[in-house]
Amino acid sequence: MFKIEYMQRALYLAERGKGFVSPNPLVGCVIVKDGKVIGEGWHKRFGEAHAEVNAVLDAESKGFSVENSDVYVTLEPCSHFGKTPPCANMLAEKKVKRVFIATLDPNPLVAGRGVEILKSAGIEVFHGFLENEAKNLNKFFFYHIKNKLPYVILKLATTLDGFIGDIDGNSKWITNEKSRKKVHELRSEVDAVLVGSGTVQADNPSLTVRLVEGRNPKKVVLDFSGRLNGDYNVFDENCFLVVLKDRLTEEKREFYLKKRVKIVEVENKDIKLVLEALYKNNIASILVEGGSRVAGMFVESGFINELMLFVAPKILGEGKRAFSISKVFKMDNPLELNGEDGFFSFKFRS
Ligand code: AOF
Ligand code: ZN
Repeated sequence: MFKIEYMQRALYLAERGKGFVSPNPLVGCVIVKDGKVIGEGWHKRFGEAHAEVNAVLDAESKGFSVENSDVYVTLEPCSHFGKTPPCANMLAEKKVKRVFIATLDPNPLVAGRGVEILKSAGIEVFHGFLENEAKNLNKFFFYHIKNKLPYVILKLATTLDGFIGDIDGNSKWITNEKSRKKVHELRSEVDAVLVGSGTVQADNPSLTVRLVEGRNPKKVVLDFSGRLNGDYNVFDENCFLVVLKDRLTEEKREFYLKKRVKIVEVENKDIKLVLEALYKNNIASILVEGGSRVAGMFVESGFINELMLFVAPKILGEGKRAFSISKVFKMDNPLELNGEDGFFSFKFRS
C-alpha cells in the first residue's frame, strides 16, 4: 500500500546530502516490501552513487531482495550514463514492482525518459507526491539546470531604518546571534558566498562557517578594477577573484597564484557575465553578502532569485544604505523587484 510517510522519509534522507552533492540534486530513496522498510539511501556526494543505488545496496546488504518491492524516490530515476549508470535501468533489472516519484527530473538528459524506461519494463510508475516540497528542496538544481546560471540569494541584515552599517561604516553587529547563525547555516548550503572588494577592505571577512556545524563554501570576491592590494582572510584555494580582463598587474597575478586564488576574468561589469563564468566553475548557488555596491549591482541586473532580509529592531537615523544604485527613482516609477510585499510584526511590549 502507498504511504506518504515513506516519501516524507525519502525527502528527509535527501537533505543529508546538503552541501555535498552540488551541482547535482539532493535525492533520497526508501524501499518498502511487505509493509516494511527494507532499504534506505540518499545521494551522498557529487560524482558518487545515486540515491536508488544506495537504497538497493542497503536492502541487499541486509539480505533482502528488492524484487517486487515499492520504491519511493524524491526525483525521477535517471536514464543517462553520467558518472554512474542509469538508475531506471538498474531498478528495471532488479524487477521492482512500483516506483513512486515526488517530482520529474528537469535535466534534459532525463526529463521523462526515466519514467519511460521503468514503464516499458512493466513497472507501475506514479509521480507528483509532495512535489512542491521536493522542488523546493532542490530549488538550486531546478533553476540552474534550466538556466545554466547559479541560483542567487541576496542576504541583507538591516536596521529598522534600512541601514546596513552606521556612518562610520561599522556593521558589527546589526542582527543578533540567532540571525547570524541562520546566515552561517546558509553559507554551509550554498556553493559560494560572494562579496565586493569594498567589504573585503572594510571587514576583512573570512566567510567561513563557524556558528553552526557545516562545510565551508567557496568564496567569490568581485574586484572588477583589480584594486585590492595585499593579503586578506578570504584569499586561499577556495577563493575566486572576479576581475575585468587585463586589469591585474603581473605582481598581483603572482601573489594570487601563490595564494592559489582562482582568477576569473570578465569582459565588462556585467553580472550576467560574472554568473556565467562562475557557473562554468561549478558554482550553482551563491549567497551574496554585500556590501551596498554589490547589492546594488545585483538588484539592477535582475539576477536575484531570492532575498533573505534580517531586520533588527534598531534605529540609526543615518548610516550606510543597503543598496547603492546608479540612479534615483521616484515613487511612481521605482526600481521594482518581482514579488509580493513582506510583512513582519515586532512586539516591543506586552
Ligand atoms: C537519480 N538519483 O540520486 C541523483 C540523480 O553525473 P551523474 O551521473 O551523477 O548524474 C547527475 C544527474 O543525474 C543530475 O543532473 C540529475 O539529473 C540526476 N540526479 N538522479 O536518479 C540521484 N542525484
Ligand atoms: Zn541515477
